[in-house]
Amino acid sequence: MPNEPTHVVYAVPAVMCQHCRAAIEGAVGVLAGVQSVSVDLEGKTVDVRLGGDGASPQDVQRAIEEEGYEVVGKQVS
Ligand SMILES: [Cu+2]
Repeated sequence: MPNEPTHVVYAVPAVMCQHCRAAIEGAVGVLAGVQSVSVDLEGKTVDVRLGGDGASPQDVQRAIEEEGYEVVGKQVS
């Protein structure tokens, strides 16, 4: 049985510019099961919707951190 879709908002204070946005959206967007990824430069957040059959919230966090951006919090709903 597939898992429920998950909405995760990551707090990523280091995002500053369009380069940051492109790097994170690119890295997260290629992960399996990611339905959408959106970086909010004003709010310093990364909003991700997961289909439930691919990457976990932890996998997404790892992908963000591998781009060089520290994740200081996440909210799963
Ligand atoms: Cu930047």
